[in-house]
Amino acid sequence: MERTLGIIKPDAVSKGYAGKILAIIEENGFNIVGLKKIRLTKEKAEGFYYVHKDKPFFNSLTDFMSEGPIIVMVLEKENAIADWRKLMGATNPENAEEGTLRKMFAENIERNAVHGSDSPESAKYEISYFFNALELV
Ligand code: RTP
Ligand code: MG
Repeated sequence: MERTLGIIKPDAVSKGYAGKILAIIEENGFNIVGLKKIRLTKEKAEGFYYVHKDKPFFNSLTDFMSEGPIIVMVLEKENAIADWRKLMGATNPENAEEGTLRKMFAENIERNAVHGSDSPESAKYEISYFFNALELV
């Protein structure tokens, strides 16, 4: 079993898509082992996305991620990291395949509805960024 960190981003939460996204997550065989709704500060968003600190979109991305509530969750299944990224679809929804969450719910390349860890190392960092062991069942 593998775990990954998923986020329902502020665009999707504010538009009321969280319930639909959670249902799709369960239908696709993920066990939601941790979940909470929080609001990031700008600083907390910058810490989360520090790997992108030198990218041109860093300031805009961290403004977006702190503009309203998000839902952070730990998803567990075999091959969770790759399978969750597959279910999310391409970063830019214009390139996302039919049936993916970004195809269904994203607005554009930045306001793209969901996040997922991209490696075992980033999953470990990102899960511990939001959850302690007692919060995971
Ligand atoms: P994520 O980390 O959120 O799961 O998304 P990802 O791996 O598909 O994409 P990544 O390259 O890690 O970028 C992180 C987030 O930054 C925003 N972004 N904006 N304006 C742009 O060109 C641009 N590129 C990326 C998106 O919100 C992306 O998910
Ligand atoms: Mg990424």
